[in-house]
Amino acid sequence: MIHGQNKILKSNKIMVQMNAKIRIAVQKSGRLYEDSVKLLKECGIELRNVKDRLKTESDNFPLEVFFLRDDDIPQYVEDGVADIGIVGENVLFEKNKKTTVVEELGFGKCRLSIAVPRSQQYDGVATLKGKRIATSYPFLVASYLKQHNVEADIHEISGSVEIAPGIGLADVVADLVSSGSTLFMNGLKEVETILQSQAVLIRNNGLGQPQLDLLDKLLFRIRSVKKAKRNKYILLNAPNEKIKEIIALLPGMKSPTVLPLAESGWSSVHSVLDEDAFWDKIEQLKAAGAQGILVIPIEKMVM
Ligand code: PRT
Ligand code: ZN
Repeated sequence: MIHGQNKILKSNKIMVQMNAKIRIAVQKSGRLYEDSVKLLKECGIELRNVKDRLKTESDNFPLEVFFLRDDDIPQYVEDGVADIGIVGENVLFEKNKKTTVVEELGFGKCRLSIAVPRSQQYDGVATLKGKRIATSYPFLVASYLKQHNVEADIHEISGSVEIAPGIGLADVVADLVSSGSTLFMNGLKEVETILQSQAVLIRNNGLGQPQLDLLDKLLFRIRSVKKAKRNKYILLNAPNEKIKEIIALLPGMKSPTVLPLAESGWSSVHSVLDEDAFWDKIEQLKAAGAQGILVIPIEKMVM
């Protein structure tokens, strides 16, 4: 009898694990939406009817997607309403919720900066003393001021922060900047950087084992996609006597593939190049005698 019950319990557990899902919160619309959905797609996760939905599921990965305002994502993940989420570090650190960052995603890059009217003299953080600072990031700005022992007045406003000095609402702003053109068009200059930010994948701190396993699977895919983006596949031809020198320039994954060409005395070399050193390497390869260099994007890199 007991033996039988155990069997049932065991098979129930397997059923639960088989049906386990992971729930991810992503921005409903806005600057992170497209890159977030694109990342899932590049991970081979197909989503049903993404547009204008609050929730959707994948048919080929046990993933449920909740579309939310980015400001709400840290709270939902802390509470476990969603297991994981994609959010900007700016929002994550401002909300100061208890979650864990599992991966930097490399998109949504911006910085939270302090900017003052262009005509205003600025001689370091002490200049901010007693100033009225308009921002949507009161927590981060207050922490920054405290760290620099400066007392100032923080005015929290939810949007169009950049116009605050122009309409006399504040002396200074602390806002997100990417190209800098918004500040420029509003007669402001960037004087301090409070935070460099990008989108990150966060997780709830108390995930169960089935969700941790699914997160591992997802992370493996995300890392393969990221790695592929940083690398290029390269093919080149070279006379055989130059091959040794050329190979020495190529790191490759293990060692480069060398294939003989139809023309005798020549070979084709295939390898993988890191984006960082890319142009330097190409020049060195040409100088070493490489010809007909082809560079091809890589879709996934599974290591
Ligand atoms: O509706 P919801 O609350 O979800 O969206 P939201 O309006 O609060 O956020 P959204 O979609 O504007 O931005 C989402 C996230 O994108 C931010 O939290 C950042 O993590 C990231 N991100 C990256 C940016 C920028 N770049 C950015 N440039 N968020 C906002 N901006 C704004 C900035 O506030 C300023 O108004 O763009 C303007 C400055 O841009 P430049 O290029 O002129 O410097
Ligand atoms: Zn928001």
